[in-house]
Amino acid sequence: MTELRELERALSAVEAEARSAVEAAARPEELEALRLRYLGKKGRLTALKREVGRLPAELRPEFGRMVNRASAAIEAMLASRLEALARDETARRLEAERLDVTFPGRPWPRGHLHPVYQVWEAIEAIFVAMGFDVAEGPQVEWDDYNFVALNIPKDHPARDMQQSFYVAGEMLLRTQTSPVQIRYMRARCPELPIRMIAPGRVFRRDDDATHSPMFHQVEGLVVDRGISLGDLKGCLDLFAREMFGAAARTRFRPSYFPFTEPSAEVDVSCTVCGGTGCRTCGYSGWLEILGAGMVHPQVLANGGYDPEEVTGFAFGMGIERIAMLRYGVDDLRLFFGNDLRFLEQF
Ligand code: 2U9
Repeated sequence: MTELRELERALSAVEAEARSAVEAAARPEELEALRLRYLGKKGRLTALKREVGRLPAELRPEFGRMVNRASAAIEAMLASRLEALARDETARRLEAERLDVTFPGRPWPRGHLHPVYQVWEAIEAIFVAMGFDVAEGPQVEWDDYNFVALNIPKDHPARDMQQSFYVAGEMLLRTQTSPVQIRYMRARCPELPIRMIAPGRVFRRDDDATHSPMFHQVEGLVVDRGISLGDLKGCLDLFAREMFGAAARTRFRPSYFPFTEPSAEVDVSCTVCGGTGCRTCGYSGWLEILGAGMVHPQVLANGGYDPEEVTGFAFGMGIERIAMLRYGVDDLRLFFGNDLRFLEQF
């Protein structure tokens, strides 16, 4: 009987020791180690179980029950500690990853169109409202389309006005959007009327406060039977009023372009002083914003049309120049400096 009491005490001691070890365990791996230490093949409780041999046969069943109870108790404490650890871990992660769905979002920085493209769209909208189609074309062009078809053959002095970037042999970065009009006419001839604008990037070997090696143009072309200089004036008058306000007036001065005859420089009454004279217009009352003219018969023929049957007018303007007037910017290079302090003002 004393043997049994001794073993019972030993069992209680192991169970108590296991309890404090399990309570102290902080991670599931530690619990697994404790399971081996107490219940494994070489574990403390397993070792005690073998002591059964020391007992007389009639006491063995009772000892068996004691061992099973102790074993179940240790199993239970391991399981409940494991569950507690899992609960703590979940709580910790919930706290760490707490998401407050009522918290206001971080605003995304919102950009806007570059001022040059705002003006591009404004010009486009005015001509689209007048029934013009919008066409674009390649920025790398054939010499033939950029110059020859526009009445500027090789060695023509007009090529000097447009120092160009040649890419290879007969290809260059277009110096004007006019080749788009040639492509457009050739694709549609003999369709009438032609009424289109060609906005886009162009490239010239120029670089100062009013010239950039890359800038943007909008050119326009109208071809039909009976188109006159009066149609050109009416069209550009309306454009000027839409673009610069109802008080804007236009003035045509004779000029020369190889692709138009007659040709004109078109001025708009100064948008700053209204025509009385100020610094912006150099005290002349006028701002030069466009070139225009009646399409040269040879250029109509190059587009596939019979100059005996149809006439046309054309015009061209630099988008940056209009943007400078619209926003009062005095250096064209600011548009291409990518300085947000400048760009955010528009
Ligand atoms: C075809 C026939 C005629 C387009 C034209 C101008 C006059 C003109 C300049 C304005 C400022 C270019 O950006 S700028 O340097 N443009 O003065 N452009 S008439 O005439 C054409 C085009 C295509 C088939």
